[in-house]
Amino acid sequence: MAFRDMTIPYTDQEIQDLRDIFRSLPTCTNDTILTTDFPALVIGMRYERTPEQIQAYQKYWLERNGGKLTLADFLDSAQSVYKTSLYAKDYAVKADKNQDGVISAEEFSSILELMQVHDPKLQGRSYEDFVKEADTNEDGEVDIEELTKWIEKYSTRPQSEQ
Ligand SMILES: [Ca+2]
Ligand SMILES: [Ca+2]
Repeated sequence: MAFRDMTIPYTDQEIQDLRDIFRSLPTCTNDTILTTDFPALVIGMRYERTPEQIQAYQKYWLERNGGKLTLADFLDSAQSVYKTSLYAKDYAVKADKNQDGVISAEEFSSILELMQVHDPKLQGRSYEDFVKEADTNEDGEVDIEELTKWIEKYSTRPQSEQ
């Protein structure tokens, strides 16, 4: 099965297919799966990702949603992959776990893990480095907008396009 060009939005038919794949997964109950089924979804998305990248996404969902992923969240994410800015915003909003609008050192450490998958150069980056780089209005904090821009900068396109 050929990989898909992820810079193009999914069509209605493809979304319907993804919904069917999701609902056919072994752990699917009430349109919710356990993240153990997540790798099968990435294959269903025809998203060219390395096993390490899939593992990092799986860990991302595991930590954020207690090991569960709903169909609605999955489809939202799948549909936002094509547009880096949407994708970045999506992750930035979710990275702010306590929803105070600001990214703390602790919140940064989990987003960093995922971002390293996109850009290994980020390895070893400290929270202080991150604030220095991302805090464009220089108020000493990184807000959602600033994080979104920062993610956009480091996100990569599908590997086949590099
Ligand atoms: Ca926060
Ligand atoms: Ca700021």
